[in-house]
Order: sequence, then C-alpha cells, then structure tokens
Amino acid sequence: FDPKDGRLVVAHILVAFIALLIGGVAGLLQSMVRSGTLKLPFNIGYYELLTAHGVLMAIIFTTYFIIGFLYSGVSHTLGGKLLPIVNRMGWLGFALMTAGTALGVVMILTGKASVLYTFYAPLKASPYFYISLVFIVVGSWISGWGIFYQFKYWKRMHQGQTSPLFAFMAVVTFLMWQIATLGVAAEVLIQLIPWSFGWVETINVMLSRTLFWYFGHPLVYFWLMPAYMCWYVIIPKMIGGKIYSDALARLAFILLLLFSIPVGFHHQLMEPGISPFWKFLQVVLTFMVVVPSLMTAFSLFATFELNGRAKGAKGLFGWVRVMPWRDVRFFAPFMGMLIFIPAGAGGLINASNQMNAVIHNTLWVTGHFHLTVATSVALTFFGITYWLIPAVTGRVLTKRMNKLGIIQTVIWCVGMFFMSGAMHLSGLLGAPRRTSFTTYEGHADAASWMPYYVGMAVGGTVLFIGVLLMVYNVFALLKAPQGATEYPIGETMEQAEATPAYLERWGVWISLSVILILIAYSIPLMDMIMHPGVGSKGFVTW
Ligand code: HAS
Repeated sequence: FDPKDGRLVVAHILVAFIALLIGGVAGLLQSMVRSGTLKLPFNIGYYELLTAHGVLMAIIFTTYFIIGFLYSGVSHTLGGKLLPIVNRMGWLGFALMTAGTALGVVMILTGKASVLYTFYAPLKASPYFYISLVFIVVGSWISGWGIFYQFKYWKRMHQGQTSPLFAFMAVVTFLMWQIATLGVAAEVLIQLIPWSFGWVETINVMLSRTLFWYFGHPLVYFWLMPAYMCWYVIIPKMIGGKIYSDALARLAFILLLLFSIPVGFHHQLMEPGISPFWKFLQVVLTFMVVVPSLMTAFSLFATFELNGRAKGAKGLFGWVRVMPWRDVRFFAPFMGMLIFIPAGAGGLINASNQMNAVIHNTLWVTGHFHLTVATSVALTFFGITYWLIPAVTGRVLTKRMNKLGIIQTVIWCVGMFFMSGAMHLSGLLGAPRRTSFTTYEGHADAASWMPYYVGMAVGGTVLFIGVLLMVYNVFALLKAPQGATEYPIGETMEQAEATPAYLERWGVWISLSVILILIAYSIPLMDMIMHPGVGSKGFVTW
C-alpha cells in the first residue's frame, strides 16, 4: 500500500477512534449525571454530555472512519495510489474537519451548544458551533470531490471498462452525501447562523426541522453504505468465496442513491405542519428504500450458501459450519449483519404511521439506532479496522489481537443486548427519550421504567469496557509486527451476469434522484416558507 496514502488513512482512523473514546466517556457520564449519581464541575450537565456523546459517536467517529476506509479502497482499486492532488484534497478535507471538530467540541463542553446531535431549531447554540459544522461539512465535501476526481481520471484512462465495484460504491456514497448535505448547509447558512448571531429575531422552526431531516435520514445511509461495501466486497473474500453478483450490488447502491433522500418526513410523522398526503408519499418512498436492504440480505445469503456448497456443506444452513468464526475480520461484521435483521425490522415499525405514534420520542427510537448504527455499522467498522490498519501500514494481525477482537465483539453484543433491549422495552411502556432524570412525582408508569433503566446502565457499562478494549486494539494494531497484509477485495462469481453499462450512467441517476426530491419536497417546502406560522425566538441555551 502506498505509504503516503497509508498515512492519510491512518490519520482518519485515529481521529475516528479518539472520537469514539471521548464520545464513550461522555456516554457513560451522561447516564450517571442523568440518574443523579454524579455531579460534574463547571456545570457540565446531562444535555452537554448527551450532545457530546451524539456528535462524537454518530457524526465524528463515523465520518472520519468512512472517509479513511473509502480513501483506502479507492487508492487500492483505482490505480494502487491516489493522484497527488487527491491525496492533498484528502488532507485538506481532514484539516478542515479537524478544525471544525475541535471548535465544536469546545462549544459543546463549555455549555454553549447543548442542542443535541440533531441541532435543529428551536434549540439554539452559539454561532461558533454552527460555524464548526460548516468546517466539518465543507471538509467532507472536499474529501468526496477527491474520490470523484480519482474515479473520473481512472475512467478516462480505462475507456469502456467497468469500474471496480468498491470504487463505484464509494462514488455513489459520496454522491448521496453531496446531495443530502445541501439541506443541512442551507439550514445552517440561511437559518441557524443569522439567527444565532442575532441578525434576525425569529426562525422558521418547521423549515429548520425539515431541512435537517432532509439531511438526517440520508445521513443514516451514509453510515450504512460503507458497511454494505464491506459486506458485499470484503466479506466474500474473507470467507474464501466470491461476490454473488456485481450488477445486483451496484443496483442496490443506485436504489439507495435514489430513495434514501426523499424520505425525511418519516422522522416528522407526528408533526402537525406537514399535510398527510406528503407524509404518506414519503412513507411509500421509505418502504422503497427498504428494497436495496432486502436485496443485500438476499445477496449475502446467496454468497454464504454458494460458498458453503462449494466447500461440501449441505442443506439450507450447512454453510454455517464452514464459516471462519474464529477470525474477527469476519466475525465482527457478521454479528453486525445478524443484528441488522431485528434492527431493520424496528425501522419498518418506525416507518409505519400508526406504530410511529406509539414509539415516537420514546426510548424505543434510541434503542433502534443503537442497534443500527451503534451495532450493525459500528461492529462492521471494527471488523474492518483489524485488516485495514495492518494493510495500510505494512503490518499483520497477530493471534492475540484477533482473540482480543473476538472478545471485544462479544462484549459489544452483550452490552448492546441489555442496553438496546431495555431501551426498546421501556420505550414501548412510554419512557421518553432525551429527558433528564425524573420520577414524575412517583407516577406508577414512571416507576415501571426503573428496572429497564437499570438494564440500560448495566449494558452501557459493559459497552464502555468494549470502547476501551477497541481503542486499545487500535493502538495495538498500529504497533503490530511488520509484514504483508492483503487488501481483501472479493471477485465476482464466474456464473454471474455481466454488469450492464447503464449502471454507470451518472447523469441519469443524479437526474432521477433530483426529480424524486423535487416531487417529495417542493410543495411542502413552499408551504412552510409561505406560511411560517408563529416565528419562534427559540430556547436560548447559553
Ligand atoms: Fe432508522 C429513526 C426508519 C434503518 C438510524 N433511525 C432513526 C434514528 C437513527 C436511525 C439514528 O420511519 C433516530 C434519529 C433521531 O435522533 O431522531 N430506519 C428506518 C427504516 C430503516 C431504517 C425503515 N435507521 C436505519 C439505519 C440506521 C438508522 C440503517 C443507521 C445506520 N428510523 C426509521 C424511522 C425513524 C428512524 C421511521 C424515526 C422514528 C421517530 O419517530 O423518531 C430501513 O432502512 C431498515 C431496512 C433494513 C432491513 C434489514 C435487512 C437485513 C440485512 C442483514 C442480512 C443478514 C445476514 C446474516 C445475511 C430490511 C441486510 C444472516 C445470518 C443468519 C445466521 C440468519
């Protein structure tokens, strides 16, 4: 692996895991502060810690990891080396994002941005928090443009050839990110910054929430798609098998590009300011975005089964016996996949209007995203780390580290079972999310949540041990013995159909994506802008 590109990748992965560590500490502390067992100096309270936990885990850990991972694969599959300009763009993006992250964390911890990781109005932060977001988003754009540049260059040099699957998926992921982040950029630049500087007195809350969720939902697919890249491209190689179908994998990604954006209203089903027709339309589109995930499940089962049969396994589940269970590079992502089955089912529940009325703003939702992003995605990223760091630094994974990795995965699953399970159940009993501790004056309903809170605390503590062990593993990997580790890119099965060229007709897919967004959002947005309702001065939190 090119050492210059290796340094860029390692820098991203390191910041990702430092964010995971600080975010993990904030997560543990928020649960203690919330339950009243701990009081911190400088007035650092529940909402500061919850915001730090959410921003660092959900936004910083993921974005850095994704950029590091995608740059590594793009370097490896598109010519074996990044173009010098692309490497520099990667560093520029990294620098901007890191400056933004540092400023944002200071704002949060000094109590000037207790607005949670969803940061829409009417909660108001210091303008410098929003400026820190601008740095992070623009930094990520520059990194994304680097990927587009390298891809375009490769295509020019390889006229008529189909691009490598990994690179294709990286481009789709960043195309989706580019289109989605326009919403949050508009919210931050046009609404939040002028409002928090006091240049305007009121803010259109409905518009702010809508622009946020226009970005906030595809954000979750921005986390998921790199995990899918590992499942489609890397895992077949890990198990000694082949990719079931290159064309199917590409089609799934195109469908994610088309359907992951015009669906933000499923986070706003309980809001009165959007008419039922537009909510209905976006719920239909939400169920469309489930299709590529079902295709992914189908494709993974096909890969596993065909690989099993090639190794002599019989029956529907005979393949289970021939999997490399003792290899953390397979085991951790596999546990992520397995847990994505109940996690995804929870998503279908959330998206169904009547059931959304039961779970909205309860701890169920917190349980849902701890299964999806914090388990399926995070475990996949952990699994990637065990080969990625060795591959880009010229080292090897030792038996001891592999064993620690397996232990870490088990700890994570056990911790999440208790924490997320308790969140789901207490959510069904009505326990609200994002509320500081209260007994509701001894109300019986609130009393019924207590055992689940204990379950959450136990799970959270186990998970914190998991964070510590993972960070230890990352540093151990950086010091692992030198040697050669292959970058594990799978090959497609011989009997798979050829990949049709139209899957790379970018103009068509981007246009279709824009058309769907215009259909889903134009009229409701115009309605919100023309009838802003009562302007809100917001709840100033600093
Ligand atoms: Fe979600 C809320 C609906 C997926 C994350 N979601 C959230 C929030 C987050 C989040 C962070 O409709 C909270 C936001 C906030 O703070 O308010 N979600 C869905 C739907 C899906 C979905 C329909 N969510 C995700 C993913 C996330 C994520 C992925 C992160 C990565 N979600 C919602 C809704 C809300 C919501 C509402 C709002 C709730 C409210 O009212 O506030 C779907 O995409 C899920 C599709 C997935 C599947 C599963 C496919 C299974 C696969 C695994 C195969 C396994 C194998 C192994 C092969 C259909 C691919 C098998 C091995 C064996 C041995 C069996």
